[in-house]
Amino acid sequence: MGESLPEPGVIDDTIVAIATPVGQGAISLIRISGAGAFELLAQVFFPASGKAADIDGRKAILGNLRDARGDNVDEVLLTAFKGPRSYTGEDVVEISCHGGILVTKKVLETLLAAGARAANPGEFSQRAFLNGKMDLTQAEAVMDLISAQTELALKAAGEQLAGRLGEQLMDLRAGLLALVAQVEAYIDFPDEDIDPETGDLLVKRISGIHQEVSNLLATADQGRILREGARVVIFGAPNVGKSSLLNLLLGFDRAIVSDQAGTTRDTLEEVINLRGIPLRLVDTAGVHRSQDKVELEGIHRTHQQVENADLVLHIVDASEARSDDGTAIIPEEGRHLLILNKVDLVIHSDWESSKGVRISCTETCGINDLEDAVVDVLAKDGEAWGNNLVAINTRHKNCLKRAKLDLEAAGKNLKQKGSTALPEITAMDLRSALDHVGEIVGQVDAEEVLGEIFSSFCIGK
Ligand SMILES: Nc1nc2c(ncn2[C@@H]2O[C@H](COP(=O)(O)OP(=O)(O)OP(=O)(O)O)[C@@H](O)[C@H]2O)c(=O)[nH]1
Ligand SMILES: [Mg+2]
Repeated sequence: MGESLPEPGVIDDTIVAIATPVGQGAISLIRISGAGAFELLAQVFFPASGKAADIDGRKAILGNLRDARGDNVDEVLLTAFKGPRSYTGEDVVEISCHGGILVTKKVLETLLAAGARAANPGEFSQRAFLNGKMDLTQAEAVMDLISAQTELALKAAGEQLAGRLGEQLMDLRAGLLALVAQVEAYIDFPDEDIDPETGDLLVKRISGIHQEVSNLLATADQGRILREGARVVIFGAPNVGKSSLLNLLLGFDRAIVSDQAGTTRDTLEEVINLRGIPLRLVDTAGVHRSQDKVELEGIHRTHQQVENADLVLHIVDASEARSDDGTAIIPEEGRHLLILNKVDLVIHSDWESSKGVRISCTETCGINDLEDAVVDVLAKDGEAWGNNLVAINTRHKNCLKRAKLDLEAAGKNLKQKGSTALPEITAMDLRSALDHVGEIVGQVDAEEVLGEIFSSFCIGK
């Protein structure tokens, strides 16, 4: 990311980067973007036809890339895209060369020597944004799509890239803008108070927009889970089958399972895909009253994991009596599932009427019910995963939270003061809400906002 962000329309250099991962493969792709891209290529590219290079953005051309001394670097295929009909909106050339590490590096060096500048992470997408090819939520979706680990995460990123979130925000903005215009009309006529009827109508419209903002905010948890995975912690007394459950859900024997209590001493984390939802599944040391120093440290780590969990799977051995063994801390309501394991054995009378999910890790039964229960808790609002795939990220959440506060202030002012409410103050709050919503799609000139977003991208994107 550039320390100084270029203004739209004044980007005049040509950037280059390897767009494929470094490694051996059939093909590597090197991408160039900028006003000088075609001219730069014409210096080093010699078409197989023997004619002079005529790169005009309408064809793919096979030929040789040569360095400044005229030595052959590689046989490559050029695909040119004439701006504005390109990813960045500028003239873009994609060079497919042989996929060796050294040859790819040499192609890059040839282009750098010919005058291109090495692109910063995310600079291609940043240019696409600055040239109006996509809004900021779409640019962010590009990275979400690349890093998606499950089908649902991929689908959500695809929806955002297609502009679904951006459209919702633009509608929100349009509603706010109309509201601001209406309120500001009163500023122009200082002798007129806001009459009660209009006041009521304004309050209603503000609360309508407030509701829309709240609806979007409610997708933040789902967004975080899709992007980072839900933290699901397996918790319980020693020997109840915590590691057995981790192995079962993971599909292979990752953790050591044994009939000795205290087998797992440290936390162990693995990512699984549960019906499209990425889960960071954590196996923990069994909690009980212990004097052993190492075990105490393990138990301390277990408690830390429980504190930060989206969901705690509290597992008990249903063949044993319920005991006060130190596992009695019941985590926050809604983030807690009781699981009765070992139901292949005789169930102890203490658990007979329990509502816990019944499973057996050794007989592999009850796992479907457990998955249902996990999805239910994570979906919280009852909204089925996959139905509503607008899922905001932390940056969007912070902006929307601020917009929500502004809307609350505007509504409160109108409601409390009635006809004596000062339109200037209401308009100011609404304008501030408008700015915060605009910031999400990129209607903002704050350099640091853009810097922060694009620096998390990979090079070549
Ligand atoms: N019968 C029966 N035995 C089980 C079941 N699940 C686990 N076990 C056994 O219970 C014992 C303990 O299993 P683990 O998975 O190591 O238990 P843990 O909770 O991880 O134990 P610690 O790491 O020591 O806290 C092992 O001998 C398992 O084979 C089950 O569903 N039925
Ligand atoms: Mg264990």
